[in-house]
Amino acid sequence: MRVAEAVGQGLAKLGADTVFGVVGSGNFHVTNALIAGGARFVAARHEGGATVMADAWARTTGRPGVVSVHQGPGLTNAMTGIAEAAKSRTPLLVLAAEAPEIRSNFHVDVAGLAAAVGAVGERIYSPASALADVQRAYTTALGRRTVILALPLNVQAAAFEGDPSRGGLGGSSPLAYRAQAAPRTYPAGPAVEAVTAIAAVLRGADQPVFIAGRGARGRAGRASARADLERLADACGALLATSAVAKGLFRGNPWNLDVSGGFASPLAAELITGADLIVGWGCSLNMWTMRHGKLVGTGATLIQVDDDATALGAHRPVHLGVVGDVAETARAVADALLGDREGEPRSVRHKNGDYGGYRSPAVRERIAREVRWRDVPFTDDSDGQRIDPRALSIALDDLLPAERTVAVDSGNFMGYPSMYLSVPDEAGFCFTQAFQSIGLGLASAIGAAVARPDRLTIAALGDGGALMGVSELETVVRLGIPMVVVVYDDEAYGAEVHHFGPDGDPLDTVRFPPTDIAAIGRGFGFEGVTVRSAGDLGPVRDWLAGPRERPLLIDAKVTSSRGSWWLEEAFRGH
Ligand SMILES: Cc1ncc(C[n+]2csc(CCOP(=O)(O)OP(=O)(O)O)c2C)c(N)n1
Ligand SMILES: [Mg+2]
Repeated sequence: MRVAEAVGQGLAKLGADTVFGVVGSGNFHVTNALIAGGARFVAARHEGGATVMADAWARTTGRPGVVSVHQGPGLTNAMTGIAEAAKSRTPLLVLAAEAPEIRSNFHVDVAGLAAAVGAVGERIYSPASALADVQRAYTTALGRRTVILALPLNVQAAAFEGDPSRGGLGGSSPLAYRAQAAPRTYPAGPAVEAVTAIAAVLRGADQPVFIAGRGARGRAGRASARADLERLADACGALLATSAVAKGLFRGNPWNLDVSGGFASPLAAELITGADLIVGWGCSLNMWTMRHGKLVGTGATLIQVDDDATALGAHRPVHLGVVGDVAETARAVADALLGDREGEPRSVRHKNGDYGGYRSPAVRERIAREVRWRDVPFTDDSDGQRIDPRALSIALDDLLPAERTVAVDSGNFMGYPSMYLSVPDEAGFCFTQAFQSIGLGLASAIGAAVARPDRLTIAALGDGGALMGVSELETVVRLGIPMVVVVYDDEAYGAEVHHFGPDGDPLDTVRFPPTDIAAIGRGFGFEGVTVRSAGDLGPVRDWLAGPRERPLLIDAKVTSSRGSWWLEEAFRGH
């Protein structure tokens, strides 16, 4: 047996059961060994797509994603997806074949590439160390890191003496081998002083708001922190919100404000700005989530809880930063509050069966009536030739089944699906925006769809991002995924048009002639529909009612007379 085969089989034993990639000579044997070891291999058409698929699969399942790429250009093609994953703390293992010969056409500095985008560079060093090297890389990925594991061609080709099922540390049984790769123990509960300190601040707060981020989502076999956060919020009368990457976490809770930040509805923004205490739970409270600080009211107290000490205060100063796992910390603080015999926390005053503070019947009623974007009145710009993207999104929200996954690309359009399409829970929203790259949306939808075949996946793309990532349309068809791809087609890099248009700059570089994207979809094997008005949505209805034998691509010719309001916020961050 060659080392390549031992690596593939060893990884399959570690739990790599779904692998994305593009196969070339350098990763042929390792990929086949993974398949022989029981893994499902999903072939993408571009390594960027493969990597984003693995990232989205990892976000949706909470388990480490694995991607396999050829040496040199296979890895450089994957770099944008790797940067997105690294910035998002996605547990991801990139198996990167490596040409060690410095004069090889395929040679690149793998460790340098990893370091450049914040990933961890790892390597298999020798036949003797190969399995231990694999195990170390996989375990590092489990700790929410993106790891590039270089697989030098000469080491891969060398003979492997041993039994790959016996693991990397020698002599251990296959079972022990798997156990060694189990997720690291999460940080122990927060310090007692920290719990007391949070409880004291919560007791003194009249209008607290919790904002939960990525760190509150479930991962690696653990449920999300939803139940613990809701229990604590009930105990102190807090309203609940999330950052965009955790959208859906509090779905159905009557005190849920949905997303905080640029996507916040007017009511959500009003209530967050009115908070006297904001607690970020596994949430960086960055410029997006806090609208460059505009959502932090004057005199508001900020608390941040994160299991990563370096995240505390990284984006804005906080009054109290606590290192701790989100669910464990919320549970401990709730225990402290609920066990308080001195009296109930200040904002838990039962008035006619309801809470005081922010949890008044009036606030509850306003949330029910106004917090969803689709309930905010707007003037419909549709003119028969082009449909207002808000009207389109609301119509789709009505038509699409509730059990859905929404994956969104980047661009001016991105707020429409994010704000107007509801999702069943946080796993139903895939938001690969940490690197702000366009062109990732379709691949992220594929990865999420592979992870959750029980849900209908909707890829929401701009025309620019759709054409940049177009090769993966073939992957959707080949995999037989009954996906809906909706392209918000303004025939432009709308973000740039609205960024520079007001200054009178020439816009020829960012405007394009009309493209029949529905026909492109049909060429790949999609059913293709062009939508210019709500009246054109009949085929979408039919497709949803039908057997959904082929995926559906909607080329929605959208109005674009002005930039979207969240984009103005975004430009302040450039
Ligand atoms: C890979 C990459 N290249 C360029 C950009 C700069 N950029 C940001 S938004 C955008 C336009 C995207 O166009 P489209 O997908 O049609 O969405 P729209 O803004 O028109 O809604 C561009 C080019 C980027 N973010 N990422
Ligand atoms: Mg566009």
